[in-house]
Amino acid sequence: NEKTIKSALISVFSKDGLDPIVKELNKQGVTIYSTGGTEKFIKDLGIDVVPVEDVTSYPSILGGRVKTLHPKVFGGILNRQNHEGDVAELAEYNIPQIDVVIVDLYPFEKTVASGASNQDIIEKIDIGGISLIRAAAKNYADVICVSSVNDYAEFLELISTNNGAISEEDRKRFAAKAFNVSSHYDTAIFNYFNKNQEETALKISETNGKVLRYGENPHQRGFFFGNFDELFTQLHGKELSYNNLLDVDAAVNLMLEFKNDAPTFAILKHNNACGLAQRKTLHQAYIDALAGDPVSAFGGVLISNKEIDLATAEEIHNLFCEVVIAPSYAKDALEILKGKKNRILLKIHDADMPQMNVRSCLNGILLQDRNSITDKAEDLKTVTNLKPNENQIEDLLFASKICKHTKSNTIVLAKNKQLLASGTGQTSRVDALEQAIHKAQTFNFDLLDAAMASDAFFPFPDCVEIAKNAGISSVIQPGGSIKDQLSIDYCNENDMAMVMTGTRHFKH
Ligand code: 93A
Repeated sequence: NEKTIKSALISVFSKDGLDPIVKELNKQGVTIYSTGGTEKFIKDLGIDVVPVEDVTSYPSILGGRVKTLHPKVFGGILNRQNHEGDVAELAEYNIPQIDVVIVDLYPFEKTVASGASNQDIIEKIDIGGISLIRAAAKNYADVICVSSVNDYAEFLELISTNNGAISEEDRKRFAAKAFNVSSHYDTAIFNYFNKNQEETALKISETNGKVLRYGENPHQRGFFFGNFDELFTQLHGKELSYNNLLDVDAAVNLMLEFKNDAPTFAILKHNNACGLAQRKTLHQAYIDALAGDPVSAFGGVLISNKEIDLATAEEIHNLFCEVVIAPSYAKDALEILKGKKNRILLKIHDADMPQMNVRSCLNGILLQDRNSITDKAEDLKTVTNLKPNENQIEDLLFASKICKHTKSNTIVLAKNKQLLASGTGQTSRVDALEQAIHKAQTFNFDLLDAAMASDAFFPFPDCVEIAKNAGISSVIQPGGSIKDQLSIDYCNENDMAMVMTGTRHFKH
């Protein structure tokens, strides 16, 4: 089944490495058919070449999109030389026999990698060339297909030896390489289109979700999927950013803990409360929340559990803040707050928050039940000789609610229903406590008889020691450390009261 080559169709994007092949084919008297640029290259070598247009009697049309796509070209490649009907049809339609096809495809991947425009990339999807490759490879019984510059040397070797006779085995081997080239090529196109589909999917979801100005930082894209309007009516201000949304989420979840309580006001920064107080009036609650950390409050997110009245609005107006959230606003209060163009004013509806939390993790997502346990007086187990008095119990529960909504490791210090300070997102509990004490002292709080809440147990008695030295007299924590007794003993020796809840409140 050896065949010698009498005719060749050459259509290559890159002309590199082609001349020795063309010269050898010419030496052997092979008729060469070729497309525009390739034809010129061969002609410039001083070698006879037949333009493919002479075969098809058609010019290259549509700016080169249709050059070789013609029955006379594909008939010449796909005919079975031992098939009577095929041979007759070839003669009937004056189709030339083609024995070798040499193609170098349009550089699709290179064009994508170069960052070219979509239109330029689409133009580099080779149609005729890939068809030539597939046709020649399919008909390896009669045709040899050279589909890559990498195979030129081997092909040259084949035609230069054995009087140019090529075995079926070699033709099949080249056909296998050809289908490798075509499948790789189509996969690259598939991947490019798939990438576009991802973007399209994101665009489609604009109807349900929202394209944000950017993500956490300006170089990151950001989207929100959810029904914001179900939870809020935006009364004023600019569009909420990705970070605003995260802070609003933290604020709403925190304030749910105080939903039915006396007037409570909270100020959050980077998802943590930097101020929170509960008072007889909302106005006082705001003033005492702000006192918790007036420095951090700058640019914060504010939330109240009651209608914002004029007196409170007048105070808030002195502060630069991003977002204010409240169940309602008195008319005159709203007018004052609207005095800053960008200030976002949200009226929160009486809607439920989802019962599950979702976040991305590695190459998937993490899903968990929301932390729905709020520590209550009846859950507390006093573990020290000293029992906390009623006021202390109130402050311990108050601190524990804030603690639950603060990034771990955290320690929250509170007194008289006011957040004095917290240590947030620290890598050790001692660091969290020291941060909280330092902060409280910075803003002139007296820690004498303050309550301390910890999101998780104390592995060592170091925290209660540090707390005692700062003046703290009562402690709430889940308990559960094998060394719980060391902390309890220290409290007993130092007139401190400690209660355990049995419920850990990590927030990572
Ligand atoms: O645009 S195409 O898909 N239409 C065709 O009919 C066609 N035939 C060959 N591209 C086509 N080719 C490709 O043209 C080849 O794969 C090769 O990459 C290139 C060679 O063009 P030229 O010889 O004009 O430089």
